[in-house]
Amino acid sequence: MLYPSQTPSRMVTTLSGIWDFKLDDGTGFDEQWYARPLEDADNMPVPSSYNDIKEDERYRNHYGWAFYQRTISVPACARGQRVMLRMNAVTHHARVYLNGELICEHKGGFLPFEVEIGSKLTGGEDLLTIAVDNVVDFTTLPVGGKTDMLGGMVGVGASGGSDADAKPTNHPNFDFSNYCGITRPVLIYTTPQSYIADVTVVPELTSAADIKGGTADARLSYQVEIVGEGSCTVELLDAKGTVVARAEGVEGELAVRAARLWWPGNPYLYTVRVTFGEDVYSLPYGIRSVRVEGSKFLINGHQFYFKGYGKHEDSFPAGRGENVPMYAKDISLMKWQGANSFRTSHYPYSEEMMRLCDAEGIVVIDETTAVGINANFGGGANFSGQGVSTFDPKDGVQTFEHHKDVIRDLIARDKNHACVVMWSIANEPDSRSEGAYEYFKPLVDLAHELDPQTRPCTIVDVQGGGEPKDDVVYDLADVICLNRYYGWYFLGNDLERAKKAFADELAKWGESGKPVMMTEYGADTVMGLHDTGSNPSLYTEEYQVKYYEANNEVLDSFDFVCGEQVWNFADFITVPGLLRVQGNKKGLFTRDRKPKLAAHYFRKRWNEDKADFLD
Ligand code: BDP
Repeated sequence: MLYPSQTPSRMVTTLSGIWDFKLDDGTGFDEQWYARPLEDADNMPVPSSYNDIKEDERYRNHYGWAFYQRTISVPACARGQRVMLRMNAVTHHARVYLNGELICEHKGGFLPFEVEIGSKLTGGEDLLTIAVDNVVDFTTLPVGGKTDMLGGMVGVGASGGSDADAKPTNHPNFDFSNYCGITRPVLIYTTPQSYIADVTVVPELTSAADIKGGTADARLSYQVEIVGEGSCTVELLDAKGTVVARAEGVEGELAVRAARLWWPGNPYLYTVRVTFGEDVYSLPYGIRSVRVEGSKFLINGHQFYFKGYGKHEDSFPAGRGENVPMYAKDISLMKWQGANSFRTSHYPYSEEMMRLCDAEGIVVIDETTAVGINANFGGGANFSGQGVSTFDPKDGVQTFEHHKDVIRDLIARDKNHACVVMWSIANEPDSRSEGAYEYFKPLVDLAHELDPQTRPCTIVDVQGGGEPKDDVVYDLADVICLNRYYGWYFLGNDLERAKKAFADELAKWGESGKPVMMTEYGADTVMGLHDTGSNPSLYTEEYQVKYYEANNEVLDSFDFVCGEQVWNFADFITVPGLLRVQGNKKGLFTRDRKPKLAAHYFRKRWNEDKADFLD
């Protein structure tokens, strides 16, 4: 799916601003709130999560549907054009109405969807209503349970009190706030009636990449999907706007001698300009290669080392609402710290962030919304600990078909990004249980088949004890990605034993012959808590530093380790819990992006001790 760019043939209008808003009290659909102006509506910014915008507790903890509404009109100059309404993300489930008519419905809160509206516009003011549902359950990604998640882990359970008194509530089977609403912009854009529907470009380096000069010969294979009749031209422009290659037809090749490559930290973007009849579309495009060879992760044929983080889209007061200045700030902090990468834990991030990563040379592991596919977390997804197996065909998660849709839509959206070097199919699924292999094998195959660049795939592994061989899906992964908490949840406060246990486990993963990387390790740390001594107390800034020193000593002793991504870049809001002090405090930065001691520790390590490339 193409990013909606303004081009000489396409007009893009954003509907960002204040919309009318009303939480559903259970009567919204029966009374057809979508068919007329909302009565007693609130004001609500779009894009934003609605949860933290107002002080009334109903917003933060709302369960179910909410209605957003505004009028739209399209100027006369757009008549005769194809007019699209594009929702960049609505969390989690949307029904879109125009003048009371349902025009589209979408499941999944983190990927765009669109609908043609030109034929339905009256030429005057039209009433647009978007109803948004925030329920997470066994059929959604992320997954929700029937009672409190993390009863054991986070400490706030549903026990004590009668179920009959309980209001319907979401029980996320994941450790982040279930922020919801229209979280990314809603846009109207036009194209000519005969138009470019999609563009796919696949790079191939035809000579060895010179790491110093940054160049290699390259061949780009392209494919243009068109609707209508006409001829198609594809041009490659360098950063100065000079055409360096040109081809005719909807598929073909562009050859570039001594192409400037896209490197982590040193990106170069060309523009692929497609002209089809009256339509023109421009795609910023970085040329680079990605490959796994033995235990090495290669970018442009050189051995890359991931230095970075798991992140969240989480800021005050927009929640998970698109916050472009924050994205730019985060990348600036990453560069200050010498980092080169992050994972979009635990859902696809905004297209603005992905474009920024292309432009800034930040490497991205692109994750689906598949978090919480694990009935072993507390009592949440597991019906209060009734021992239901995660993949039990009848009582287990019912996410498989939706998971396929998410993979399809994610790859359709992000396939051309140079910054994306790997797909993460899921975070911490129940990978040691019966049915896991049968669930994941077709999904990994699908991702490999759909990705025109056949990038590596991973399934991020939960710390679960046992041997690597007990994990029935690891062999599907091209890179072993581990979330490990030695010295925090496991052997917390005993870093010497933690180191030994971590080293023992890591050595076993090394026998897989695949690259192994940390996608999470961390310790909650409340900024401002300090301690002296060689064994500072948990939650202090000193403990966080000691924790990382100990874990990094182990990582540095194995040459099959291809990277370290800490958990987390910054503190973030979670489901409430006794181990969550106004959220998860494992950030190297606070939620408002102030560095903790460990941020300085990593700044030194990543700038001075760990290079981006190991060869
Ligand atoms: C991991 C999850 C992550 C949590 C983290 C933690 O992948 O979402 O926030 O643990 O406990 O299990 O901090």
